[in-house]
Amino acid sequence: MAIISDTLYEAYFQNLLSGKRRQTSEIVQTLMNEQIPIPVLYEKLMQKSMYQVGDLWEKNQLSVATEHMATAITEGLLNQVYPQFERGESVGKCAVVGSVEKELHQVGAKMVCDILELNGWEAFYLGASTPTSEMIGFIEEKRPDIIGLSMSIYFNLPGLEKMIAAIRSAFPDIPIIIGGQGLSTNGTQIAKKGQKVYYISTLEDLTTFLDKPEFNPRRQR
Ligand code: B12
Repeated sequence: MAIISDTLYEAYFQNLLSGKRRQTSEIVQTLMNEQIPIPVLYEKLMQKSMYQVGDLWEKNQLSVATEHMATAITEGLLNQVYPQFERGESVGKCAVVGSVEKELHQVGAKMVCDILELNGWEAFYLGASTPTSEMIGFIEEKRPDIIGLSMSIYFNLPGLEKMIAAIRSAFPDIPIIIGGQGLSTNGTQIAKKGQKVYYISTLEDLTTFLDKPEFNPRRQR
C-alpha cells in the first residue's frame, strides 16, 4: 500500500502554511509521477493537512488568513491533479454532488466527484452552499443515478434534512449519499431516516459502495 512518509508530509505541511504554492505543487507532482493512488493522495496528504490546519485554527495558533490561504492552495492542487488522472472505464452513470444550503465547506465534495470519475462515473460538482430549489432544478435537468450531499457543520443539519425531503418528494428513487464531518457522530442515524439514503464517511468506503452491482454494471456480468 502506497504511503506518504512523515518527512514528506511535514515538508508539504510547512510549505502549505508558509504559502509556498510552487513547492506544494512540486511535492504533489512528484507523488503523481510515482503514481500514488488518488484516494491516498487526497486523504493522507490534502485532507490530513487541512484537518491539521483546522486544529491549529481552533487553538488560535493559526490565523484565519493562513487557513484561507491553505484552503486556496489545496483547491488549486486538486485542480492540478484532476486533468492528470484518467476517468475509469465508463459505467454509463452520472452523479450530482454539492454542499447543502449555507454550507461553505466544499473541498470534500470535490474529492467525492473525483473519486466518482475514477470509478467511471460522470460527476457534476456544484461546490458550496447549493440552494435546495437550485439542486432540485439541476437534478431535474441531469437525472443523475446518485446525488451526493456534503455537510461539515452540524448547524447545517436542518438544511440537509430539508434537502433530502425535497429531493425525495420530487425524485423518490434516486439514491442519496451523504457525508462530511458534521455527520461524523450521527450520519448513520440520519441516513436511516430516509429511503435510499446512505452515509459514507471515507473515500475508501465510497469506492466500495460504487462497486455494488446496482452501481457497477461490470459486477452484474
Ligand atoms: C477550510 C475550512 C473552512 C473554509 C471552507 C472553504 C472551502 N472552500 O471549503 C471556511 C473559511 C469557509 C470555513 C468556515 C467555517 N468553518 Co471551517 N474549516 C475549514 C477546515 C480548516 C478545512 C475543511 C476541509 O477542506 N477539510 C478537508 C476535506 C477533504 O475534508 P472533509 O470535508 O471532511 O471531507 C472528507 C470526508 O468528510 C468526506 N466527505 C465530505 N463530504 C462528503 C460528501 C459525500 C456525499 C461523501 C460520500 C463523503 C464526503 O470525504 C472527504 C474526503 O475524505 C476545517 C478543518 C477540518 N477538520 O476539516 C474547518 C472546520 C470544518 N470548520 C469549522 C468551523 C467551526 C467553521 C465556521 C463555523 C467558523 C466560523 N465561526 O465562522 C465556519 C462555518 C461556515 C459555514 N457556514 O459552512 C470546524 C467545524 C466543527 C464542527 N464540525 O462543527 C472545523 C472542523 C474546524 C475546527 N477544527 O474546529 N471553514
